Amino acid sequence: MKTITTLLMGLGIALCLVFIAAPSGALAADAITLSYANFPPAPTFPCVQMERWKEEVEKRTEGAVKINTFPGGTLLGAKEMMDGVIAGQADIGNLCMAYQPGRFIITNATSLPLGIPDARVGSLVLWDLYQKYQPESFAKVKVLTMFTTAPANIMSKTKVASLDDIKGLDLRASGGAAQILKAWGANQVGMPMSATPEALQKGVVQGLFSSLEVMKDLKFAETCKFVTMTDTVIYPFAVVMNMDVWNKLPADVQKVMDELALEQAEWTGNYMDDHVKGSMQWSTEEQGVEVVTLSAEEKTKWDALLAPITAQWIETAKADGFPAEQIVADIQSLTQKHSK
Ligand code: DTR
Repeated sequence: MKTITTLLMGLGIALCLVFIAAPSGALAADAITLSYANFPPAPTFPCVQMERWKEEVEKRTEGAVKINTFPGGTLLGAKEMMDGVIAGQADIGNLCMAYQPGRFIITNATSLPLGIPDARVGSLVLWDLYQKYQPESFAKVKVLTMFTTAPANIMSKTKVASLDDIKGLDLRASGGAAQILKAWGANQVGMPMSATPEALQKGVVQGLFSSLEVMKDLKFAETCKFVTMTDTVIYPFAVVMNMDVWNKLPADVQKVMDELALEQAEWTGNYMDDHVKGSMQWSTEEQGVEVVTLSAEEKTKWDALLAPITAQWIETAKADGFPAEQIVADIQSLTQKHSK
């Protein structure tokens, strides 16, 4: 009996010591498991950035947080991402704002033809814009980071070198980019990127308008043998977390995620810019893709058709009560600032 009492006492003291020695906060507690939903296939850039974020969070929280990732729309699809996260179907979700036009007015203004030169600059501009305006459209979620694509170009099965070539051509795009295709006279077909490989294969569309990393990641170079360089608009993305889940996270975990937000935006921008180069090298060298540069005369005509788009957006957004001119001016000055 005495031995058992001594043993139990010893065990009690040992447990107390473990408790006292353990650091406070979640970094020492049981693992917190979070689900992260994404809509496109795993090799695409939104999923690559998701895996990088997961790795960094798991590392920086010393294993206290575990993230289970769900690429390819296995947990939530492209258009249900925001509402699915708000409803708690996933703890975290990655969304392309262009897929819900009219919902993210302020941040979607980055997809106006305002000359954002690349994904790094785009991502930094978007993050600053979000910080400044704290838009109502994100009030129900915690925003973990934002980033953009590189500027969009035309990938097509037939050669597009003039406005005559693009007239009536069935091309896929979403959101702000869709208006641009319309302005050039294409027959714009809206759908998320995740639906595009099948649409191209079945001949529903003859090409698409997007950033060029998909030529390799989604093997579009196998069907689209022409790329027309327009370098027009970027697409903005956001990574959001369910607000209750966020509020329940220990402060030290929240700090890790907050500190990662801007870094992740820039990392993703840089990854995208590098990856576009690699994708186009593969497309031209191994897939025989032809890159079409518009003649100066033709380019002037294409640009002129885009000129009214921003003015129209300002008018509509202003009527809806947004400080539209200021938003556009901010995007332009932030672009200058981050391009240096
Ligand atoms: N350009 C947008 C967004 C986008 C660009 N690359 C990818 C890859 C996977 C998903 C979305 C995107 C678009 O065309 O949908």
